[in-house]
Amino acid sequence: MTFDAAVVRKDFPIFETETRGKRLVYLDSANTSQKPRQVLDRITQFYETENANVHRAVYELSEKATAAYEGARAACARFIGAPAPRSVVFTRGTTESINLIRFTWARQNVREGDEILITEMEHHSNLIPWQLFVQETGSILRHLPIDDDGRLRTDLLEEYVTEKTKLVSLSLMSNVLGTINPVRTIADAAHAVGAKVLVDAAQAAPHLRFDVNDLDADFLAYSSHKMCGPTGAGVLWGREELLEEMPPFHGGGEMIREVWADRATWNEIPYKFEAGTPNLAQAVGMGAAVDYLEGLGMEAVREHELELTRYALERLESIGATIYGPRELHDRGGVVSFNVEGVHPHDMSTIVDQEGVCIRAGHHCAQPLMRRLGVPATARASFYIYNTPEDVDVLIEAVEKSKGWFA
Ligand code: C6P
Repeated sequence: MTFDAAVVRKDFPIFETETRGKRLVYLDSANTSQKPRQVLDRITQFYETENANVHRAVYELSEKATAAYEGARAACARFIGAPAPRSVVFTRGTTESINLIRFTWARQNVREGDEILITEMEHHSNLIPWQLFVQETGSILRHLPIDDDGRLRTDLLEEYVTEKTKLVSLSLMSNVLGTINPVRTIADAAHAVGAKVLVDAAQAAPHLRFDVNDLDADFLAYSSHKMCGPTGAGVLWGREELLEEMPPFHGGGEMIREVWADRATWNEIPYKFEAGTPNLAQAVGMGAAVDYLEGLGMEAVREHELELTRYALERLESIGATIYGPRELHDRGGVVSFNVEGVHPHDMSTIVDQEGVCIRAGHHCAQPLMRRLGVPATARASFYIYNTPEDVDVLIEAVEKSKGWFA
């Protein structure tokens, strides 16, 4: 079956609604994606026919709930080529997954004077946890620079990845520049000095087919809500031998094996990291989102987004917009940050909203990157499976209108 965004769009009930009395042109999927009926129905079905707590009871209904929850884990593992479902920990999302590593693996393995390397393009979720960590431990946070095209300076790896480096934590795809980073090259450099690699795949997972083995990652995080799934769910994948050695994150029910008044032993992975009643329906919904995306085919998703991005870049250039990030399509995903002279991105976002167009404006939770680009903010259009060239046309017309306002 060939990919047809107009058909895919019909799976999403939200596109039956209007905004500002206009056809909804949703270009903010990098922020959060819309949800298809297949995912919404799966969540309803869970609550209507399978709802019970998981892993704690032996009655049939609880067994059904557990099967649904663990089925979702298997889907999330398969989606990223994880060798086994037990290496997939359910979290609330990418931010929590990164913080899990901060409070467990990093506390156990990174000491005063050791270095953590991130990059100049990281989202605050992969920056603030490490700022806090180095303040607590006396370790050192370094930032691999980017070049003027928004690509990582891999030519500087020798200088930045040293015997002191214990962790390299970086995004597979930038939420601002769209850059797809050469994670494997960086992982090879990190592993050569014995450092571990944590991949923030929040932006990559919804759009790209990748495999944790090919990336040679040690940990990888992604969020359900950016890939057609519900909020409140996400994944931390880790190499089993690392997860086994790590201390627990939160304490509470389900993460224990045996408990005495003054001490406890821990459950096996991944349950050691899943204290308390998990976000069951959300995890099940995330599994349904994986099934949905796999049904479309991730290669087809990528092809479609390449076409839309090519068209958007062309049209934005034709109206004189400044575009940030690499110009080679194959080095970038469907996230286009831009500015138009004389129009503040916030004003632009407000004006295009009048035409039914949702774009994000601001620093995109990447303030150090904004400083590097020399701008306080950008406008950002981000594309997904339900967007069409017509959406790009409406955006361009609306941006032109905003230019008119300030002329
Ligand atoms: N970026 C954006 O509009 P959470 O919120 O935990 O699901 O994901 C955080 C996160 C981590 N890394 C990257 C690269 C991200 O883009 C995000 C979320 C959204 O760009 C919301 S700020």
